[in-house]
Amino acid sequence: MKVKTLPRSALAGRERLAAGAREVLRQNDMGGWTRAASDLYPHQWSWDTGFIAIGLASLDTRRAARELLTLFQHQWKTGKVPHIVFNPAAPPGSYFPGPDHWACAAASADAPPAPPYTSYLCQPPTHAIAAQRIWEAASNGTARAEATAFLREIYPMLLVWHRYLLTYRDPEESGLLTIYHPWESGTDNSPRWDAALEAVEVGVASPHPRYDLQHVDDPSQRPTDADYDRYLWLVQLVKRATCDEATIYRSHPFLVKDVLFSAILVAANEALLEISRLVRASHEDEELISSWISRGRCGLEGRWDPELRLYLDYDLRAAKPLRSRTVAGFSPLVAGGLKPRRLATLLETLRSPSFIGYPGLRRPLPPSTSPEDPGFDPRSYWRGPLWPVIDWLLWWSLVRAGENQLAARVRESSLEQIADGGFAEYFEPLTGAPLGSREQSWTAAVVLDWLASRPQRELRAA
Ligand code: 9WN
Repeated sequence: MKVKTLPRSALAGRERLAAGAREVLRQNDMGGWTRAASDLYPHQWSWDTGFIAIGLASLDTRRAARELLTLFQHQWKTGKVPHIVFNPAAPPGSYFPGPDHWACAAASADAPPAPPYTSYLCQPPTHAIAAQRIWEAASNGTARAEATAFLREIYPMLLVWHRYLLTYRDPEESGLLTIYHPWESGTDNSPRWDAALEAVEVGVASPHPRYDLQHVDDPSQRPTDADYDRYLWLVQLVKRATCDEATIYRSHPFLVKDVLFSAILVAANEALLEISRLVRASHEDEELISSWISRGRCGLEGRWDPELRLYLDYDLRAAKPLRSRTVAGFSPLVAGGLKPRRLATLLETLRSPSFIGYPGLRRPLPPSTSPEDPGFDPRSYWRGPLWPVIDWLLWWSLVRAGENQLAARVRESSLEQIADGGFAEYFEPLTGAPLGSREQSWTAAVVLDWLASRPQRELRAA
C-alpha cells in the first residue's frame, strides 16, 4: 500500500505545529518533570505525565523516561501513584487545593517522604503505556540499551502500582476499579458523576478560593462552586479516614466503578505484559498480568447498556448504573479484545448523531458528553468540550482495533483543530473555539506523537 505524501504547504504547516508543540513542552519543563500547564496547573499530574512522556518519546527517550521516573519517586508504600505531586516552587495562591491542603497526607504511614507533598487520590494509569512507547521509540543501539535499563528500573514500580489498583480498588475482583472522587476519573465535572454526587450530603467545608477562575476567559468553562463544595467535602472525608482504604471503602459516600479508568488499566496491563517479557520477569508475573487483563475485559463487558448502546459506570452505593451518554461509554475500545459484532455496534454509536455524526459539529470529533445528553454543555469542561487527549486515546484504540480510516480522520481533525486554535486544554465542539488553559502540556504531547510518522504506523497495524 502506498503512503500518501503531503503537499509542501501542508508539510510546512505540520513543521510549524511540531515546533509549537515542542515550545509548549519546553516552557512547561521544570527540569525532570513537566507542569500540566503554565498558569492553571503548576504541578505534576499523574495521568498527564503518561501522555507527556508519550509525546517526549518522539523527541528524547531519555528525557521521556525521566518524566515517568520522577513521578514514581513519589509512589506511596501501598503502590498508589498520587494524582498530583506538588511543586514546592509554585507561588502560593496559584492552585487550590494546593500543597498545604493535602500536607496531612504526609502523616499517613504509607505516604512517601515530604516535601514535596502529594495528593492522596490517584488517576488513570497511563504510565505503562508510556513506558512501552519509550522503548519502541528508542530504536538505535545506545538508546535501546538505555531504554531497556529504564524498563528494568520502572517495571517493579509499575507492577505494584497495578497491584494496588487491582486489590484496594477492586476488592470485589469485578475487573472494574472503584474511584473515591471525580478527580480520580480525570473527567471531573462530567455528567457521568452527577447522580452519584447528588446523593452525597455535603457537610460544613471551609471556604475555598477559586484561583482556577483567574486563568480562564469565562468561569462557565470550569466546574461550578457547587461542584467544588462536593469535591472538597469528599477530599475531607478521605482525610478523616486517614487515607485508609478499608475505612474509605466502608464509609465513603462516593464509590463508583469507573469504566474509563478500568479500560485504561487493561491497556496498561497489556503494555506491562510486554514489558515483563522484555525485562525477563518471572512466568508467575506474566500469568498474573494476563489474568488481570481477562478480569478487566470481563468486568467491562458486564457494563454494556443495550438501550444506550454504550458502556456505563456503576454506582456502588446506589447499586445501579450511571446512565449518561459520554465519551467514556466507548471505554472498552481502549481495553481492546471486543467481539466483532460488539465493536461494530459501538462504532455505529460513535458515528451516530449522538456523537461524531451530530449535525452542527465543527469537526467530526466526539464531544466529551453527547449533545443529546441532558447534561451537555458545549463550553463547560468535561460536559461537552472536545479534549485532544481523549481524541488521542480514541485514535490509538481505533488503530489497535484495525479501524484505520476512522482513526486517521480523528487524528487529522484533531490536528487541524489544534493548528487553528492552539494547544488549548479543550475546545468548543460546535465552533472549534479553544477553551481552558492555552498551553496545555498533554495537548502538545499528543500532537508530537501524532506527527511522528503516524501514517506508517497505521498502515503497519492494518
Ligand atoms: C484536578 C491537569 C488535570 C487533569 C484532569 C483535569 C484537570 C484538575 C483541576 O486538570 O483536573 O485534578 O483542577 O481541574 O480534569 O484530567 O489531569 O491537567
